[in-house]
Amino acid sequence: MPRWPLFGAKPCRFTGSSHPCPLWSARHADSHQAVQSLSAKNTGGIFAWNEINVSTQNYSNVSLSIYYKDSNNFEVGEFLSVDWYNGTTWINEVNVSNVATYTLFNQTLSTNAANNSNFKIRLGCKNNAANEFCYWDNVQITGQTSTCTYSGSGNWLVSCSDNCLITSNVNLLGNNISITGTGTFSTTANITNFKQLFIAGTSSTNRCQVYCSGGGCFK
Ligand SMILES: [Ca+2]
Ligand SMILES: [Ca+2]
Repeated sequence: MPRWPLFGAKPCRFTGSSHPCPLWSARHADSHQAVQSLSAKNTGGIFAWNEINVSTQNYSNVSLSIYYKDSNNFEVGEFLSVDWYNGTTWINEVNVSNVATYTLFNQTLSTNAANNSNFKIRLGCKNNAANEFCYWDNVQITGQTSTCTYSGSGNWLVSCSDNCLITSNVNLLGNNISITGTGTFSTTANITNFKQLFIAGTSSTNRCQVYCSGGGCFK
C-alpha cells in the first residue's frame, strides 16, 4: 500500500509558501531545516499548545514524524511535549526537558489513530522565561490508504484491521464483498446489490467483528 502525507506534504518546515504550515505562525530562526521552526517561549509556567485537527478518515497505519528540541536551560517541571488525540483522550509521545539538538520522533501510532476524523496532534511547551524556548520542525503525518472505500467497480476487498466505519450507502453493482483479517467492520449505512458476502478472521480467537447499527446493514 502506498503511503500518503495527510499533513505537511513536503513536510511542513515553517518557511514561506514552499513548506507551508498555515495554522501555525510563531516562527523562529533556530531551525532544523529550511530557515525557520515553530517555537514557543515563556509560556508563563503553564502548558501552551499548538493544536491541529487532521482527519485520518480512510487511512490506516498513521505515522507522526517531527523534530524537536528546546533551549537547554529548562528548570525542574518545565517541558516540551508532543501529544495526539484519539477522539477521547490525549496520548503523550514526547515529554522532555533540555534536549539541546534537534531530535526526531517518528512512529506509527496505535490503531485508533487510523480512520479517525477527530484525530489531532498538539505541540506543548511549559516554561517561564524569555530565554526559554521550545522548537518543532519538519512536521509530517502520513498514512496508508485504507480499504474502507469501495472503488466503484469490481469486488470490494476489505481489510478488517482497517476498522472501517461505513456511514454512506454503498452499491456493489453486483460484485462481491469480502472482509478478512482481525478487527472490526461497522456500518450505519446500507451495503446493497452484492453477489456474495464473505467474512473471515484469521483464527477462532482472532476474529473479524462485523456490526450493523442505526438501521444500516447488508441488504
Ligand atoms: Ca524549518
Ligand atoms: Ca524556567
